[in-house]
Order: sequence, then structure tokens, then C-alpha cells
Amino acid sequence: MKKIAARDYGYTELTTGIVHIGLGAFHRAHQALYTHEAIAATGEFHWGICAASINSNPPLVQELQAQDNAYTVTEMNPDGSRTVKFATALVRSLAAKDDRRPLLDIMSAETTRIVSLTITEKGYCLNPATGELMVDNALIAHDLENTRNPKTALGLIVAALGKRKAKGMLPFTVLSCDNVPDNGKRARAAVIQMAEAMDPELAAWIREEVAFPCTMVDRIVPAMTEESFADVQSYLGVEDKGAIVTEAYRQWVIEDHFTMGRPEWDKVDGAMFVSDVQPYEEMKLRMLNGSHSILAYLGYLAGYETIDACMQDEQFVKVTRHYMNHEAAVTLEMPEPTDFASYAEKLIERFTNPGLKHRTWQIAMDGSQKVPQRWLNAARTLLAEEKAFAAIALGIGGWMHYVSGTDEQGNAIDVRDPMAEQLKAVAIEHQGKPAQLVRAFLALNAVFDQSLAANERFVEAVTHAYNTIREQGAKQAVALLAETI
Ligand code: CS2
Repeated sequence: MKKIAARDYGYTELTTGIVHIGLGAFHRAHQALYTHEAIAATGEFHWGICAASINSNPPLVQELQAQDNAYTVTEMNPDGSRTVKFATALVRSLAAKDDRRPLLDIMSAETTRIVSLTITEKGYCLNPATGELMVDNALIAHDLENTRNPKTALGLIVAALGKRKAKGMLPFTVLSCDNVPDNGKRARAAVIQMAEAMDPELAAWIREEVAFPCTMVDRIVPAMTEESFADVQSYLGVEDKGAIVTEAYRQWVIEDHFTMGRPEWDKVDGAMFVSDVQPYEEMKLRMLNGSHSILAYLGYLAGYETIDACMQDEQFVKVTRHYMNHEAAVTLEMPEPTDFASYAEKLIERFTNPGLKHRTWQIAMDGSQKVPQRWLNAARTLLAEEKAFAAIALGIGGWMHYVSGTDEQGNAIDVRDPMAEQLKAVAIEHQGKPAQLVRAFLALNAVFDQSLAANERFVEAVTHAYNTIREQGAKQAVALLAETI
């Protein structure tokens, strides 16, 4: 079988202008493809990407290297047709888990103008409820001791900026591309807090000189499976170990604040530069990601393996639509008139895409980091306005069942979450006592703040939702809610 290779089709003169941390499928399907197309539109060959994996040394890195870091992106249209794109913006891929030096070197190089991040919510090492840097986090503690050999993305950024400052170079721009509200501001806060603990002068320089634009990123990119690799291979007739299957839809809203320039990403469909990303980010987080999390926990418990399978259940669709229109959209403030109802319908269409096998288990991961920003701000607003929030409550009840670690058939759930052990311990301690269990979960400060935990209406709604799932099962709990809305 022929292997895919960039030298056959790709750019030959590309140099690295962007260093990316977090070489996952999302980066390759989103920013790297945007960059590839922006280079094609402008001929600016200095915007190639060096992408690194820092937490593991996945076989993917070697596999990508073996195919000149080129890969295909298969975009599945809702009507079942597909478009295949060839992406060659990656100049280099790095497995940097055990040796940070090559990564630090390239981050400190004169030619590097942007360091972008997809390190997931937990990569910012911030307390999800308060936004404070978790200094007691083992990785952060390590980095504060080992400033030249940091483990976290934050430590790497501080170290590379320190080198640049020492050499009198301009700082790169730090571009967060994670699903975190105010992602640029949070990245900034985390980096500055780290730097302050190491070198206050450097912290002051970062505060003055470094740009941390916020972004809203959107594209549904399911993790690849054996089936999806096999499907791509039979369609293309070429082996591609870096292949991605995603939806056709994509969006990227970026604050236009860069110290050393940036590619003209807005030459490509779906990308735009704005002065304030925050409202777009909130809309996407609450409407899309909030729905995703409801579907993930309730869908998983109901036995639905993927999001499109959930969407075959009319009651799930009804509750999702209700959540978007009556519990998420009503809490949003947009700078311009926004048609939330059509945005919601578009999301239902995207979730229904049969070409995307997006596992509920994948989205259920890291719930302790996702729940606060996806549901709780909306819940606070709805509580203050004395409005109902039954879908959010059902989502939280579903999350509590899910992280307890046993499904409705009594099988163990593989819960992936930085707080997994703590969550399981809560469940075991209060097993068989639902009211106490719900209160114990709500007392977890890193997820729910004190005012929510002390709000009796909130406690009552979540307890009711938890008990309905316990007594009737998740599928029926969704159906019962669908009857009332
Ligand atoms: C998902 C997101 O895994 C998850 O938590 O909700 O990855 C989602 O698919 C993207 O944000 C879509 O843009």
C-alpha cells in the first residue's frame, strides 16, 4: 500500500513560525488545517508549524514523521458525502515527554512568533471554580523547583519567554485554542502566576509585553478508531496513520492581538478576527459543549455509545433543544442580535451527522473541569431569575452517577478525570444515601462554589434529578423530562 507523503503534494519551502503544544486530532483538524489553507491563500511560507506532544510519546509522532508530517482530513457532510483534504502545514512533530530541550530550543528561536496550545482544560492547572493556579498540583510544584526542565505547558512557556527576554528578543504570542472561557486571559493568569513564583522581573515583563489573545474554536473531531482508519484507507487507497475524520463545519474566532504577526487565517472559511471573543466563546461553550455534556452522561448511562445514536432518540433531541433554547440561550448576552434558535437547530443537525462516531465516553472525560464552565454559570443566572433549569439538573445528576463508576447494568465505567479518585471516594462513602451523596458532591469546592452548594433550590433540583435517574434509569429520566417541557 502506498504511504502518504508530503513531498508528493505538499509545500517544500515551509519554515516554522508557530510552535504548537498538544499534537492531538483537534489541532490537526482545526488550527493546522486552517494554517495550511491560509498559507495556500497567501504564499506566506514562514507559518509552518512544529507540533509537540508533551504528556506522552504517542506512536503518532513517529508515524507522522514517517509520512513527512502530512496527513489527510476527511470532512463528513451531513448528507453522507465527504471531502478529503490534504494538510501539510506541519513542518515537524516532536515527542517531548522525556526531553524538553528540542521543544524549548524551537520555542526560543527567533523565527517562532506564536506558541499555540490545545492542552485541554486541565492543562491550565487552574482551580476550575476559582481560576487560581493550583500550586499544590504535583506538576506545578515540580516546575517551580525545576525551572529549566519544566513538565507543564505553562512552565515551558515561562522558560522559553525567560530565554527570549535574556537574549533581548521579542516575545511570541501565546494562543490558547482550548474550550475554556476567556482562554487567553486564563492562560495569561496561569503563566504570570507561575513566573511570579520563579522570577518576578520576568513576570513583570510578561505582563507588559506578551499578548495572550482569546479564541473560540469549534469543530467536532472524534478520536480515530480502527474502523475510521480502515474506512479512510479503503476510500483513499492510501495508508494514512495521521488521518482525521471530522465534520465539514468549522469556526475560529480570534482576538486580533499578536506581537509578531500572524497568518491570515481569515482568508479561510469560518475564521474571523474580532476585538472581543468572550460572547462567542460563552455561546459556544453553553450551547454546544453544554449540550454535549448532557448527552454524554445521560447518553452513556442510557447505553448510547455515540452522540449520533443519542440523536436517534426523540426524547434526547427534545431535551437537548429545550436545554439550548431555554436554559443556555436565555442566559447569554451577545453584542449583536443573534438567532439562537437557528444556531440550536444547526447544532442538532451537527450532532445528528451519521458520519461522525463521536463517543459519549470521550466527551464524558474530565467532567470536573468541564461542568463548571458549561452549565454552572447558566444555572446561577437561571436561579437568580427564578427560572427552571431541569435539563442542567439532570445533566449534573447524570454526571454524579457516571463518576460514581458503575453503569446501570452494574458494569464498571472507565472514568477519566483528574479528580476521578476523589469522586469515586465520595460515591463509596455515601452509597445508598442519595440525599447525602448529592450534598457531598456539591460540597466539592473545585467544581461547585459554596453559594451553589448552599442554594436549597439548586440542591433540591439536583437531588430530584439524581433520584429519578437512580430509580428509573437515564433513558426514562430523559423521557420524563421531555414530557414536561
Ligand atoms: C466536546 C468538544 O469532548 C468534548 O468535551 O464537547 O471536544 C467538542 O466536540 C468541541 O468543542 C466542538 O467544537
